[in-house]
Amino acid sequence: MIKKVDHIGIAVTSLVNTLPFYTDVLNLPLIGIEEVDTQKVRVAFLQAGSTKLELLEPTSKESAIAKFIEKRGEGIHHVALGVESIEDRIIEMREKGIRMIDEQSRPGAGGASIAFMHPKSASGVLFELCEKGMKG
Ligand code: CMX
Repeated sequence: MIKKVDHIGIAVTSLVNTLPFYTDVLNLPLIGIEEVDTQKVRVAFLQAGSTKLELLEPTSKESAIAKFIEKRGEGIHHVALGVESIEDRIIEMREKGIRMIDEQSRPGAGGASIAFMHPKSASGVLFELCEKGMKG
């Protein structure tokens, strides 16, 4: 079912302040920066070998990322698992008793279709199912 770890999401207060660490210190190639209005975030994707890092900056106090940073501070926010046939995978998760935040997939960054599982169903980890993310 799971093809790979598509990306790891990291919550940051400021992309401008944070990006130089990733591009200049870690020398990771910047794939692109994009605003996802529906999630109230601005995201930067970096290539990290065969997977990617997604830096998430909130664009509103109502953003899930703003609430996360307020409660826990900056840091790792979610793990995105690359899948095929995401609607079938969502049905499969529900049949296995997993509480889905998204009962149907919705558009995410990079033209992907995404759906989150509730962290209460996954030992405290926020997992995202992700189909056809940015650059595969
Ligand atoms: N990882 C693990 N646990 C998390 C979490 C995270 N990222 N965010 C919240 N939680 C936990 C909280 O600690 C809390 O646990 P306790 O009840 O034990 O304290 C529980 O989940 C509920 O959290 P909350 O803060 O009370 O409720 P929220 O209203 O903040 O909702 C969540 C949390 C996960 C349902 C919500 O953040 C959500 O729907 N996330 C999915 C969407 C999202 O994260 N979008 C961001 C952009 C993603 C993208 O475009 O890539």
